[in-house]
Amino acid sequence: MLRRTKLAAAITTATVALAGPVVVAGPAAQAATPDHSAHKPVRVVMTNAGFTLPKETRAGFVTFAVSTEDAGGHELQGVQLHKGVSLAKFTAELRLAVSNDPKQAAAGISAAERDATAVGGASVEPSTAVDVTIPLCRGTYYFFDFTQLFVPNAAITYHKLEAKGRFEGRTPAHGAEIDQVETKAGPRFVTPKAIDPDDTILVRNKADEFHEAMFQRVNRGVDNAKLTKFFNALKNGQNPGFNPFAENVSRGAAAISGGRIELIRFHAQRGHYALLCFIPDNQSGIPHAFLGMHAVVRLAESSS
Ligand SMILES: [Cu+2]
Repeated sequence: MLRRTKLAAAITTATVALAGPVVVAGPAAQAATPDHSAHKPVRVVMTNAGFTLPKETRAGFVTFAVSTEDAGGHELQGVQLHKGVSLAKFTAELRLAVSNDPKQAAAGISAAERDATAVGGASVEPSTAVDVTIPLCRGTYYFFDFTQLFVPNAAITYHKLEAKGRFEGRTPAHGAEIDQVETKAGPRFVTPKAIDPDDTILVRNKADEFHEAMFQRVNRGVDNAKLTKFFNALKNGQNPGFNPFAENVSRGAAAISGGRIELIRFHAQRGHYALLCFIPDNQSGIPHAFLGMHAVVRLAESSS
C-alpha cells in the first residue's frame, strides 16, 4: 500500500517564480569547458538519528551519494529559501503540505512553492543507494530529511550548505531523460518505456509545480491503465481490489522546482517499475499520482 511518506514527497514545492538569483536553468548553466575539476561526491548516510553534510561546496554540479540502512527509508531534500523567508515559516508550510486534508495540503504546497526553490535530492531505502547530481549556483542551501515530517513531534533538522564560487561544469553525461510536464489532463511524466539500470537519468521539471520521480516495483502485468484504475479507486474512496506494487518501498529523485534538473543513478533490481510523483497538486491538494502522474518503466538492458 501507499506509504504515508509518499505524500510527504509533496514537499518540494516551489515556484518557478523564483527565478531570482537562485535558479540555475539546468543545462543552460553549463560552462563551455568540460568539468575536469569534478566535484568529489558527498557521501550522505541517512539514519533515524540524522545525517551529516559538509558546510560548503564549490558551485557546480554536486553529487550526493545517498544511502541508508533504515527499513523505513529516508529522503534527502535540498531547498533554497526565497528572500525574506525564514526556516520556521517554510517548515510550517511543509507541515501543512503533508496534511491529509487536501485543502490544507494545497495551501501548504502553494506557499512552499512561492517561498522556496526545491533543488532536488534522493529518496533511499536499504536495497538501493542513489546518487543524485544537482546543479548548485553560488548561494545558501538547506538540506533535510523529508521523512522527519512524518515522525510525530519531530523537529526538522536543516543542514546549511554554502555553494561558493563561479558555477563550473557542464551537465553530466546521461543515458535517459524523464520530463515532468503539465498537460490539459494534468501533470504527467514523459519517459522512455525502458531505461538501462546502469544509466544516469536526467530528470527535468518543465512544469510550474514541484515534482519528484520515485520508482516502485510493480507486479507482473501491471501497466499504466491498471495504475490509473488503482489510483482512481483510491481517490474515490473505493477499494481497488488489487495491489499493483511488488514492494512497499521506493527510491528516486526528490522534488525539484519548475525549470530545474537533477540527475540520478541507482542500481536497482531489473524489472517493471511505476514512476510516481506524490507531491500534492497546488490547486486540489491531491497527490499528483492520483491525477495521473504515473508511468510504467522497465529497468532493463537496452537490448529490448
Ligand atoms: Cu508531481
